[in-house]
Amino acid sequence: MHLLEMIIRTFLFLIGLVLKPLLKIIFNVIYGGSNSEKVSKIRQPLCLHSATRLAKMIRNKEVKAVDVMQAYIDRAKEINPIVNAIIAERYNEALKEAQKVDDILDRKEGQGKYSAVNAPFLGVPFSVKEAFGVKGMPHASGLVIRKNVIAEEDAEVVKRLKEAGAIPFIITNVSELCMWYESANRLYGRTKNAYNTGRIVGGSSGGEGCVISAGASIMGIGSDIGGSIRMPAFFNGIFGHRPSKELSDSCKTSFLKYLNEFITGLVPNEGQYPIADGTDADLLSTGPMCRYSEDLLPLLKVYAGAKSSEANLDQQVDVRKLKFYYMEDDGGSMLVSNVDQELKDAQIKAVEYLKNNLGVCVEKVNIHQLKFSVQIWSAKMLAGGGTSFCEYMADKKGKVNAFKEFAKWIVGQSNHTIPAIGLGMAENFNGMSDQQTQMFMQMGDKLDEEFQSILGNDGVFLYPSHPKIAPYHNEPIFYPFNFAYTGIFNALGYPVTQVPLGLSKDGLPLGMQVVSTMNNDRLTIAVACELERYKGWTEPDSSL
Ligand SMILES: *[C@@H]1O[C@H](CO)[C@@H](O)[C@H](O)[C@H]1NC(C)=O
Ligand SMILES: CC(=O)N[C@H]1CO[C@H](CO)[C@@H](O)[C@@H]1O
Repeated sequence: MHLLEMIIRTFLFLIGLVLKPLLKIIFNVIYGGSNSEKVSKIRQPLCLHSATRLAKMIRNKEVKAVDVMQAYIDRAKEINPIVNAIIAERYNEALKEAQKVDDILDRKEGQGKYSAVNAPFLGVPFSVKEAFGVKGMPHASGLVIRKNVIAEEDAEVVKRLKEAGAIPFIITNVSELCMWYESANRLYGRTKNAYNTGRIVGGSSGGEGCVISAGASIMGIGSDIGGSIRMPAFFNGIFGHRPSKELSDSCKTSFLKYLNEFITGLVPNEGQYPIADGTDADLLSTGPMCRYSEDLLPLLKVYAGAKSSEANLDQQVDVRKLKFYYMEDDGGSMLVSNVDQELKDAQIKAVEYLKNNLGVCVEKVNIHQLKFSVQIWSAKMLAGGGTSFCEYMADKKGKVNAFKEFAKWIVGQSNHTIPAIGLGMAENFNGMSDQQTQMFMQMGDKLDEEFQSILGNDGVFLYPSHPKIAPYHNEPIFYPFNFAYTGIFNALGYPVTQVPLGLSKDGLPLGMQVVSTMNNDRLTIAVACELERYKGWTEPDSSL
């Protein structure tokens, strides 16, 4: 260890010794105890089936699509005053569209016409993160100056899900411009965790995580550039999958600026705001969030469309034949919190389950570059231009002066959140020299090689989804780099599924990531399905 590193570590350790317990006390006073509540138990039986099962029941006319929609609307209305996750609804239109599905199925020409292949989600409601366009619905991405922006068309994945028969019914909250892991903004306020309203839902797809966990939506659309699907899926105890995203050459150590349309990926990103358009575009991927693991693969197939075959999504997976590896933490990054002991214990128990039930070997590995996850992610994210965050803050009409905005914020006169202002200010400093950027990019390439040699095309890697169980509101400001546990896999382009693992002793969700190499999405999903047999989503229940 370098002397400098040792000094910094000692310093941080001493600060941590004093500051951390103090912060814990302060946050507990503000957001803990009697100020927090839970949403009530789900009273609508239709809200307790998977999307796949609901679609089958609707197709077979065992239930009416309109009754399913009504159940979800009732539940959404019940929980939203407590969690503030839904920022717009289209209940009347959705009910009419559900009625149309029932009518078609009642008519002779509709009978036998629909199957799990041509309409896998016929009549099933879905929610969408506000960053995605849904025709006629708000599309502000939590930015005050975009408050009147209405989407003129559907984002590509919304289109695909509609073509699969599903019906959008609610739009959910995000962090300002989707660049923070707490979903709060000056336009729609703060979203609260259904398991404990003093806690965050994560971000940026935080509204999605919340409504799905609370039984107010069965499936949704998220996007993930540093963990925006997996962090909220983790904090809310549901499944979330970040699909494979092949890195272009320019994200592998050269610095070419290029256009978004040249970028490949299993699932298209088109139709979201903001859309990454520099090297950061390589890190962004769109994917499914859901409560039941059996919906992951059919959803991913719909989102990926014709590209499903590229990733062999139809190929059967025998989980007993996979190689399993795990790490309990990143090896001790100075910038990231230590992993909570309860999360480590949950991971070890899941490892034991896999060993005992599949008879597989689960080997502990030590991949030392993971310690530099923040730096590797940052190097890849910032290397290649594109629209700056301050330009996005001004809705691309000029540029926000983040320092001026900070001064306004201090006197309560800013339309921006402090994480967005902080990110805007940070953008003005060149955090890394070109040389350092190059060095961490190369380290990323090495990490990729190492993972490929360990995992090959038949291995999965188990890793914490986040170092901390759902923090209190505003607490993430003190831990800005904790997204590194998810972000590192964006920098590698790998597919990852966040898997819920029951609840902590305080009744908050536990979970972990299942990671594989490029286009092996089906492996991480197959392991997620296996782990659900051990522990999956657990209902929030205020009577406990
Ligand atoms: C914030 O937004 C509101 C509504 O768009 C606007 O009237 C107000 O002037 C803005 N405030 C600042 C400080 O920019
Ligand atoms: C707490 C809060 O600000 N809630 C808002 C969420 O968004 C809806 C729709 O814009 C508003 O009506 C709420 O006031």
